Amino acid sequence: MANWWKEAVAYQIYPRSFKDSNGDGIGDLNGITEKLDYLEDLGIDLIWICPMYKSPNDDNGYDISDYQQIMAEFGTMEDFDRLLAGVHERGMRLIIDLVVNHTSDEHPWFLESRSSRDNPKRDWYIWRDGRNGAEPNNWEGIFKGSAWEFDPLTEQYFLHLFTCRQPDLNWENHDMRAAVYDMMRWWLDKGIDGFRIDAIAHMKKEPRLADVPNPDKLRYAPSMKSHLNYDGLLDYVDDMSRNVLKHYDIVTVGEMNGLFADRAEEWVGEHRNRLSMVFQFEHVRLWEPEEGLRPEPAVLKKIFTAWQEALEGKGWNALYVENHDLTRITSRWGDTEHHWRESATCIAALYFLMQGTPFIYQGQEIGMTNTRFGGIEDFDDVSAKNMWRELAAQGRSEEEIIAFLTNTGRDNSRTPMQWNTWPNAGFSDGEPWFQVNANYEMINVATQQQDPNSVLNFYRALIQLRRQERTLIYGRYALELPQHEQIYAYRRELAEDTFLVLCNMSSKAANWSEIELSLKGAHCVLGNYPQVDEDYRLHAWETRVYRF
Ligand code: TEU
Ligand code: CA
Repeated sequence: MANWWKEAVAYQIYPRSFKDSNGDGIGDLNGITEKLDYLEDLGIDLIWICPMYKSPNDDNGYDISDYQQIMAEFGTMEDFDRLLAGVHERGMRLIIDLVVNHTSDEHPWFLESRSSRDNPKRDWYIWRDGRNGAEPNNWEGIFKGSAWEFDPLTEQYFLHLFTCRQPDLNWENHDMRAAVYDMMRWWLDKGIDGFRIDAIAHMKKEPRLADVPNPDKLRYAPSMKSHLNYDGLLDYVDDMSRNVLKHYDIVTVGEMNGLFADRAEEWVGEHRNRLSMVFQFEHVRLWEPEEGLRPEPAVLKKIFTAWQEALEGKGWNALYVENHDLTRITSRWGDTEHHWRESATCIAALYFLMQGTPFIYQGQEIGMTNTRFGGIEDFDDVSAKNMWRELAAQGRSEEEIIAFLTNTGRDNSRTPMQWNTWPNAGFSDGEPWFQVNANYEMINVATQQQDPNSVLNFYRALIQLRRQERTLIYGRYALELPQHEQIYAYRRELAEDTFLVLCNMSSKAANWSEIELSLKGAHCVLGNYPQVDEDYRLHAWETRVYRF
């Protein structure tokens, strides 16, 4: 079934790091509005902005203290309305982050909830008695340490899967749900075009909150089993859909760690009235703690193909390789040392032309890379700091910890957007809240706009191509050269029309034979090398798109 959001190309903005409009060093809503022409010109149809709500910023806005106010550092509600109007005037759409697994500990709901054991909102969060003077169970939080925090006022513990300043909402409580639904309707009635639903995978908790198995006798044990895609979670989604989502023509994308292709249809099946798409995690966490490493093409083929096939004719994929929680893709999968431009563009073609709605994370379109950290003072992310503490306690050296966080840390993708060669990469006239990547004079928007062979212009070409060709939007995906160790190849087919996408995912040349995959009757419509030298041979990180 055709849908506007299936035809869209989406762009994710991390407001703090996108564009500072008033010189205080912090990106803001007016900064985004300033750059709408840039996004329109790039060919973007749909913008997702990360949380811009009132927040004490314990987790950069993912700890919300008022869902209906704008963070002062980012501007005002009038600025938001202007941004939304600017997006709509350009024929684009805007979705916002719905963070309702938890709130900030400064949210009035939590202030009430913690005020006494018999407060009417007590049950809006998850409170339990301690056990022998310690936490109610042995769960470790996602950001390390216990998932529980003691509150001396009422002498009980509250659950927090993320930081101790992000108490989890209790989705079993229907009054709480109703309040969340009111808030969602308020935004939808304002005219936003949908939500990216944060940490939706964690909303349902194992009802008994029992200890998790702990064979290694850790103080706190990994607790995902008890709250990641836990049985019954879809009942919450159905309730949210029935009460809010299905009454609007919107797009929804659930952040769904813990979902695998075999059950994807239950979440995004066309007739299920649940979510439009999910961000699955299989290809980005392949699977901790080596998540910073480059995967073999065989692994990627298996994962992507499973998702493509599972949803063919039944549902729709969200396609992405970067976001604000991940390292930069060219650093992670590519070769920034010898083939920065080629690997950035090759990876772009690889994921972008599959069946689904492609998302581009700010800076990905210019091939931004991971940054360099000297010491703990260079990190901002609360999860990196917690991880530092944890690894130090395990006796790991400072060098080892820095190496680990350099390969995995979320701060890599949160350095300011690199606009031009001016001081601070043109991000801000003031002192940026977070250090700009030292390579900005080489990697930036202005320079790449002048260069027809830039990563930016390759993204632009990809977007144009997808926009013109229905086959690249709705066509069926089929894997080619399944056994090839370097080349990822796939076809897209709609009726008589066929495209072939070839990506050499390695820093060495790669060959294949005409018998394995023939190019007869094909012509190259896009590539990342100046010309096609030899038909059955790809240079390092070469990509070509053929049409038959
Ligand atoms: O991330 C949540 C998130 O990444 C988990 O869903 C995931 O299962 C976990 O990290 C696996 O290790 C979102 C936001 O994207 C992130 O920036 C926030 O810090 C987090 O929620 C808390 O709101
Ligand atoms: Ca600012």
